Amino acid sequence: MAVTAAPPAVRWITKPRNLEQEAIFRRELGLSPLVAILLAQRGFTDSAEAARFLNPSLDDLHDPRLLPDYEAAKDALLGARERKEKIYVHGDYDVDGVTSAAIFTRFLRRLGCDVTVHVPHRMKEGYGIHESAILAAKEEGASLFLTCDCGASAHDQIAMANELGMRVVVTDHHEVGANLPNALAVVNPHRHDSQYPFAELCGAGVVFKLCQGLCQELELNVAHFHRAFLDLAVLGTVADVMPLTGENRIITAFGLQHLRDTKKPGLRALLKLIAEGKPLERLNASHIGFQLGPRLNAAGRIDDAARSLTLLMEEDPKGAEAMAQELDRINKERRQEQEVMLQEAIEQTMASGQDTRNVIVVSSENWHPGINGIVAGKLVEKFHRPAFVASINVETGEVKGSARTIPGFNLANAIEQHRTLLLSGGGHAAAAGFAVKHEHLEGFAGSLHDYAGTFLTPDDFVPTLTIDAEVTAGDADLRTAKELVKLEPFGVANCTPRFMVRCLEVQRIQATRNPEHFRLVLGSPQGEVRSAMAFFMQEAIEALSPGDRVDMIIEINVDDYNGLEGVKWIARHVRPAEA
Ligand SMILES: [Mn+2]
Repeated sequence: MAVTAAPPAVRWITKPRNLEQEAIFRRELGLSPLVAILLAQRGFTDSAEAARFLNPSLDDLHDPRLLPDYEAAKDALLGARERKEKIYVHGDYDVDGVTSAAIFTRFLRRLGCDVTVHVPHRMKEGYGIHESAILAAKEEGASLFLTCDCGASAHDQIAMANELGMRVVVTDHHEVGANLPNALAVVNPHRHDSQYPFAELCGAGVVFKLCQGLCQELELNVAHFHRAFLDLAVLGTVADVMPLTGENRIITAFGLQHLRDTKKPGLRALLKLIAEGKPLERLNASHIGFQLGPRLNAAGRIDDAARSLTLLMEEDPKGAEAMAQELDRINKERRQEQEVMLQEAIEQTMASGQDTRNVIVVSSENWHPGINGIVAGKLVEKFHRPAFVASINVETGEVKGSARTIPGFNLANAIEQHRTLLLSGGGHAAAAGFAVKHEHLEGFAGSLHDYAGTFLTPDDFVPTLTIDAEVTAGDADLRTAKELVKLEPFGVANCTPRFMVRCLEVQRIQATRNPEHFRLVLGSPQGEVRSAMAFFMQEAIEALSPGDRVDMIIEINVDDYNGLEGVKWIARHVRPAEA
């Protein structure tokens, strides 16, 4: 039986305005009031910088030579090319890891290098570099072991590669410890001594920049290089949930265009599949986040990431189509498995009363480790508490899990606090992985609850929705919708703008073909009539009746249905009108 919990109340928070800064932007950049409000809120304090944000240019990409150890990496790569030595590229099993590996492999082969490429198998090798990969590289006769999206903390593995007589170049974007691994070069913008102006590149971004540098070095056509590789760089950047600001914004803005027009048969096949036969007019970051990314990730989660890499490397359109279909099938399987796991996780949470504890810890022998992270994220959405979801391995007596969290609870700190209880663990503030002996799992859960109790307050368990500005229905029109396009691409750290409109009268509630989606017809106090789509808000919409007055949080889009341009609202939240 399906178990449902009442959705938690949501607090609406309107971001503060900066009237002075807005006035400067309006005056100096000739911006409309709404765009000026949004730029001021997004932290811009300088007109020149705001103008660069509104008009991303490839000329504003940073000098790759500023990357730490750029020179040493360049010398190692070009040296291997000159000496015709084999280069072993080692990536990772997620989208960033396979796109990084694909950029290196495609680019270095174009330069005439002899390249073998490997991405790890999640179940057999686990995260990062496994000994078996180093032995395989040696076996293949590689002289240069080149990592991407991993290696920053692989001290032992890199020492082993050195002992076997290979040279090692690490490229990565994960946090580094006090000591760097003993490689010829460690190209990582997170190094404490990094002079690089932007630290938030993903693994594929670092590889893209390093190759861009080689391109300049060899006096190759850099514009051509951009066209050929931004499609892969944008996939890694968006799928790895990087902030879409600074250099990532440039990579994303241009990468989305190049991805839509990509010539790579594998990507063409994937795009065709998600467009369901229709041509894709526009491609935005959410296409990567919700459609392309999950398909490229699915193989790494429950099968072998090498399948995704093969698709990215494929040159034959027929073969690419079959591979894309196969990834789609694996993704469907992943989704089905996830549905079952989620239902069980919700039942376990409720049955054990953890829906009111500080931290949720659930586990099962039947759960797939590659899907725990997604399920943890869904539990956080549902219960608004930190969630640890784990798979029990009965043979080893070990439990491996993933955690996701709410803003007030930092997972990296929580893992650090419990080092002695854990077999291993690590990650970021918002996402982490851990392993613990089965007999210690209950103690871990109890300790997490107590630990969280020392600083979390009831307020931390109330989800919030952030509103960029309050507008009238009159303001939220087609012209505004068109202006907001200037701020795209939206994603992490540059979110889709959300607005509050007060006191709308519900005139009609229309069902759609999908029972989870509704169309609302709304009237404003000034007499405008607008329609809004409400996706996955069944419960809230079914509680409404015509004649009700509501406040609503909306997104404002351009709708060009059948060539007729209009404004389209997307409802994000609704509550009875205040006053
Ligand atoms: Mn990454």
